[in-house]
Amino acid sequence: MSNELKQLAAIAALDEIQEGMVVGLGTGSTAAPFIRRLGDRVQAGLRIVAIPTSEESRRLAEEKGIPLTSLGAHPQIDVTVDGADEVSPELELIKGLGGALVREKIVAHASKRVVIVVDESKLVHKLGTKTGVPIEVVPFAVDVVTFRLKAIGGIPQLRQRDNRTFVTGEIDRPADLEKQLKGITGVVDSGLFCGVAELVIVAGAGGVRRMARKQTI
Ligand code: A5P
Repeated sequence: MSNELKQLAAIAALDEIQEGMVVGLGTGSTAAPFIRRLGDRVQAGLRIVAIPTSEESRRLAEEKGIPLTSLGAHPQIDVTVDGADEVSPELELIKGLGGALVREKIVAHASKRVVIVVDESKLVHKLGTKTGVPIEVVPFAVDVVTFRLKAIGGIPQLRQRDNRTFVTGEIDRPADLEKQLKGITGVVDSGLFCGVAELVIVAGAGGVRRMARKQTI
């Protein structure tokens, strides 16, 4: 995404932030401009506290003077703004190519509302189309997890990169796969984020548009 589009998405995401909120700060090159602009608002008088999803986002927030808090002090976050690597029409996500997936998932699941900022290139018809699903595995368990992943089928290949494992291939039922992966002892978590995003802000050549999750009764 061009820097200009990232700025547009960041500006649009600021509409989600209100005085007094506890805000989760995502990780990556789309979340970063949001953090900078949020910092500008804080310097202009907005009172919020924030929980970063990575050390990189923590440093940026500190540089911008955003007051930080912890999940201990605030186990419930009002809104988290984060990026994503792929977004399906149902607002299911692949995240974590930036390497912060476990912390991002903890923060997302502790949030009343999750807002995702992306450019149009991240929209896919089916998750797994462009990227693999990163999964974090306890190092001692890598071989066992590899064996189990192969055994559950439909997952054609694994590869190790930067100490992470990727499961590749198009995914028919992401929510089921997310549960299945989580059920393997040794898997810390996966980059599948299903039923989490409430709003996706998409920046593109035609401007900014919003995709909201359909409410289920
Ligand atoms: C970080 O671990 C990821 O989940 C990012 O949110 C994701 O990779 C998107 O990053 P960009 O906004 O830099 O594309």
